[in-house]
Amino acid sequence: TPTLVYNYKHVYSSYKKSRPPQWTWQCVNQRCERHHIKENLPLVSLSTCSMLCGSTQLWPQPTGPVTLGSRAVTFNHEQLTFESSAAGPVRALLDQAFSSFNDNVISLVQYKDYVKEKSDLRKFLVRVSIKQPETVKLKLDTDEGYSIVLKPHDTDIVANITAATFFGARHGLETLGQLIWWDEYASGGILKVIKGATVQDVPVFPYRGLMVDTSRNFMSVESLKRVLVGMAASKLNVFHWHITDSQSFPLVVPSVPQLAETGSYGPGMTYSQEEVRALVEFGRVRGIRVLLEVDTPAHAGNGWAWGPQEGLGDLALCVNERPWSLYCGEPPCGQLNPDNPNVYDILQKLYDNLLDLTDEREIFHLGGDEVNLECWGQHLQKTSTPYNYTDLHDLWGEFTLKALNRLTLANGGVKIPRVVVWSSRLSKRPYVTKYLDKENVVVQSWGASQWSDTPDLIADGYRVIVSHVDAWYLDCGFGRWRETGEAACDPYRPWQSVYTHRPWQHLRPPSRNLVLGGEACLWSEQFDEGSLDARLWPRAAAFAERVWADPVLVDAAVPSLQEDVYTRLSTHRDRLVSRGIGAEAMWPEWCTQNPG
Ligand code: CP6
Repeated sequence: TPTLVYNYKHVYSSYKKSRPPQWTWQCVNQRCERHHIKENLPLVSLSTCSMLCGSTQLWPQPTGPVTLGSRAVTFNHEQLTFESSAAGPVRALLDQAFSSFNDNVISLVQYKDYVKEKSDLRKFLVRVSIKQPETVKLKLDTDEGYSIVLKPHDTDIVANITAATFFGARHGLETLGQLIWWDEYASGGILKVIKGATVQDVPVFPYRGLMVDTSRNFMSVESLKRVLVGMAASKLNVFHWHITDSQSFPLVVPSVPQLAETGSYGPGMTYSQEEVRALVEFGRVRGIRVLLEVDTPAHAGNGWAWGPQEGLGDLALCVNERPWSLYCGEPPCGQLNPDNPNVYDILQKLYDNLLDLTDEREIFHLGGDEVNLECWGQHLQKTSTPYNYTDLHDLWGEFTLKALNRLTLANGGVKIPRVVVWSSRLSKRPYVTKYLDKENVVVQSWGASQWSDTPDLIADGYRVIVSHVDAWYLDCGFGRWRETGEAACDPYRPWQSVYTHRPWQHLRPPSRNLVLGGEACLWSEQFDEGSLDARLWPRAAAFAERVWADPVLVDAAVPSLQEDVYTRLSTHRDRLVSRGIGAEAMWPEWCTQNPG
């Protein structure tokens, strides 16, 4: 009998461990049938049966051809060996990717003494070759493709991963990890790997994002690391960190310490420079870049109210103004003062720090959503400045141009090639073409699909990132809470709605090429790290397959999902759980035990 739970740090589903087998599975017509062990059939675990019977358990689905053997070999993690001729900076990244691959394999292990068990192998060799070792930063045009050839060789298994870049190779390691599983029935438990496989894979979209808001409720760095772990497992590649908003400003900026001093929820509820840098590094080795968004000019209140005491005037207006519904989308209100030149100086210092923290110089998120012109209009009437705007959208456009200029100055005079702004009235006709340069500005379009501005933006030649509220907002959308202010999470989008949203399906190149990809968003008004994992997973993984592989849907009006989507996603959900993520269950365990 198995003794110890090896992977005890993962509390989730530990009840499953060290259970004596009661069921065995048999592959019949590409389907695993459950039988009681009293029927005296060979002991086959469900994991082994489903891996070797019919469809693959890969998530997201590869876009190129896949062939899989129908047999497995046993091994233990101490037999894993890594090899690569890559040297220099890419080698350091690769070594960390090997190490996290190794950790992921170990996280499958459930019994501590399993290594004493027999292995069919002498060695499990993972060999990686990277054609462009000079690529160590992820860009929109980075080749993330890879191929795997896994085959037996004497008493070894050799998995060859070939990729143009480190980022492709890392995805290859992720897929290879999905061809390995824990067989709880093999005499005390053992790892298995498929005996023979080939995979070719490349993502459909270059921008596969996930946004998390840490302003409405603070979340620990530890919990954000779990977000990156889940993203890496699902091949998502941009972590958009909506780090501040009008409720709180948790980011410590050394050149403007007042922001977090007056804006954070309290001591210990801040992100230090070291913590942010560590998280950026944690992402980099997982193929993920981090975008830090300090939302302005709206969604800025707490943290910006110290101007008058320090002789800098009002930096933010309408802070906590009531009734809030006149001056902002949700309380507390707050919007930067476009009239105060000190605002732009501070923005430049801030941008300088954000660029330095992430070393991300291709894409920058400027925020820019939900600007309230009532707030600015009332202020302008009170000041001595002549009120010379017939249309306050022009004031908003000029604010944006000034902010963009400060961003360029913070970047040493070099323009950031892709600056993302949230869609808003400024990104609608006629303002959009007046203020936003389509070569430079990318619009993150969040309007509900019915009234979305995405088609107009594409027609006008803008690049877009799709985040439609009715499908890819994983929190609570335009339902009861947004209309009445009540704390109700309504509506909730099930993973099926997330998965079947395919807004680009009628677009053809070249306009289709303007879609850089999509981003799932988690606003934090109604959750904190206690429910972060469950709110994100497995729905963010469903989104990940949409942007990686973009599988064709049978009928777009009433999409019916192939059965393999359920079983593959459920297997992936279990994978996330094994890595310490508290992902939600998709269905009763009975459905897993009785596939089909
Ligand atoms: N915060 C910020 C928000 C939202 C946006 N920006 C938001 C708006 C409507 C819904 C959900 C979230 N909470 N800064 C819009 C991009 Cl339904």
